[in-house]
Amino acid sequence: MSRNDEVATRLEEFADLLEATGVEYKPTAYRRAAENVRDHPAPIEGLAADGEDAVAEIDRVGDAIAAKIVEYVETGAIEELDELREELPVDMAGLTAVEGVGPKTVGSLYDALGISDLDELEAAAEAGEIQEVSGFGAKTEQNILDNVPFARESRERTRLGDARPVADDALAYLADLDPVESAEVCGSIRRWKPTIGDVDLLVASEAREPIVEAFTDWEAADATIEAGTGKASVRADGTRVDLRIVDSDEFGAALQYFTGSRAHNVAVRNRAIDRGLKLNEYGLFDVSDVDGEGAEEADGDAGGDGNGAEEPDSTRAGERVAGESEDEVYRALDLDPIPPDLREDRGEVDAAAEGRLPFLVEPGDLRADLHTHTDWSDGGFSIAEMARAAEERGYDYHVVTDHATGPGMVGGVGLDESDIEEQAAAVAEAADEVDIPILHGIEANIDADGGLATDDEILAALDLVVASPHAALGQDSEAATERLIRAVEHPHVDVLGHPTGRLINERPGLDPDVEAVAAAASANGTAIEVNANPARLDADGEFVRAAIEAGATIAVDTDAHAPRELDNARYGIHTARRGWAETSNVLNARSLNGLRSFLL
Ligand code: DGT
Ligand code: CA
Ligand code: CA
Ligand code: ZN
Repeated sequence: MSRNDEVATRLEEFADLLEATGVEYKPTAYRRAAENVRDHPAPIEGLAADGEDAVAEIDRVGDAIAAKIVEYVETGAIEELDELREELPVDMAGLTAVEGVGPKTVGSLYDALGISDLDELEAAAEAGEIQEVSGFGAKTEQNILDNVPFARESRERTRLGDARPVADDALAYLADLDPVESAEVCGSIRRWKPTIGDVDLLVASEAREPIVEAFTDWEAADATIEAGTGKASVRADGTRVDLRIVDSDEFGAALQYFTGSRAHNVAVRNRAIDRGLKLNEYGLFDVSDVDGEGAEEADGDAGGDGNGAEEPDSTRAGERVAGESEDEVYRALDLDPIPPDLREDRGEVDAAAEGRLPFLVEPGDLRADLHTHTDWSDGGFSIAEMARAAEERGYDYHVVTDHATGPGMVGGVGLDESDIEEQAAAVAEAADEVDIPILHGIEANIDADGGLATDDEILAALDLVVASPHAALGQDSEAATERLIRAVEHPHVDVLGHPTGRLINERPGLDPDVEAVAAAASANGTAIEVNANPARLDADGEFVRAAIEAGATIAVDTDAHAPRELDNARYGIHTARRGWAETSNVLNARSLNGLRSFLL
């Protein structure tokens, strides 16, 4: 975590505590300041060293907040914040993880019932105590009961978008150490799962101890969880990071083993057993000449407690057949090397055996982003600034899709019909300032029943229409399915944006019948978006797979509200890969002409 992040997090905590104690306006000021501190290009500790005035130069940071920032950088604490923490000793992050519970609710429930964490919240709701508190009712109480389990899980797993940068930093740091011969991320991070339990890293080196030492000394490591001879674990940015160190000739086998998933490993290991071989974290071994080896199948109980996935034999007995590289391990089992994104035991082993693994889409394949925002709605940058950022990323064209008005658009954020007409002229003007074509699109809102709030004539005049759900996300599965099918059937809708509206670790979103929606999308020539915002990753891998099997097209979009958010595309690409998406399945991997013919 950079110091800017750290300071921003403190300011946000300050805001939550102020809000919980009933203070008005100030919380908003602290949150705005936090956002700008986080985004500020210069390190905050440098500014703080120059004094309060330098800090107050940051947009939205006033004198009072600047003084607190300097206090924090100098002393490591903010006295007023510590007082607030004492006044309200609650697990704010845990409690506000429950949908519908904000800092104010936390404050009220602490005052009335002394609730300070999730367990106490759940117990009070179960006992019917919450509905007795003034301002609360039976419905709120039920809502809390329904949402506690999701909140609890969300506290245990980290979003890929938060963990991946930690893994990248750790990897760069380790790869740079002298005795390190190879280094890789493994585990769920390497498979690009939307959420991860912990970060796993693997290093090949003869020198175990110096590497463990360097790892626990890594500047981002906030605490050491364990430090052994061949492995160590630290906590960085709230996430556990596991490191294992192996010999070079075992690196490939270890990488394969620790990348998982467990279910994939069981399938691969059984294939080894069928060939009289033994696969474990040390290598692939021929055990035909070893007594009592090779007979036992690993059973399929790969989920659950993990017992079924234990090694039948985790020794180096037998003659080594492969182990130095991962590809070599797969090839020795007559398999094409399987990309990590596919390793979930969903048919990838058979596909690799039969030479029909997909030609997965790659980050470099994207030629545009089809879903982006500007300061015409809730984005922070002009049309030209966003288009220039797209151009800088090597894209061939750019599509602006600001929000239209409609349900879910609060505070006048969305564009009405006349705004859209006005924006068309502004898009044409901005196109003169950049060297790539800019298309004028819109992100329309899908009503609860699947209709669009924006006029047909207006939609018809636009280059591209993304339609997404933003409200009524708690409806039942049947209603959600009908809603999304009606939306993809709309003659002017080109892309179904973030189809479920989920926010990872925040709200589950819609739960439609994905096969039915995919079939309708395919039949109507509407693309299904993989929204690459790491809070969304929506559609997810399973939805993508259903879409592709139904013959539908995929769009990988960042939904960027700022230039740097265009860099989230990699999360979307890997989510699409988890759904077996090939380059040819992806709409914005096509040229502008290719896109235009899809839009006809
Ligand atoms: P996570 O961290 O919960 O998001 O998921 P993973 O897949 O990263 O799981 P993790 O960190 O527990 O272990 C990393 C990989 O190591 C896992 O995908 C497969 C492998 N692995 C770990 N422990 C075992 C085990 O007891 N048996 C087998 N077969 N594989 C294991
Ligand atoms: Ca892991
Ligand atoms: Ca782990
Ligand atoms: Zn949206």
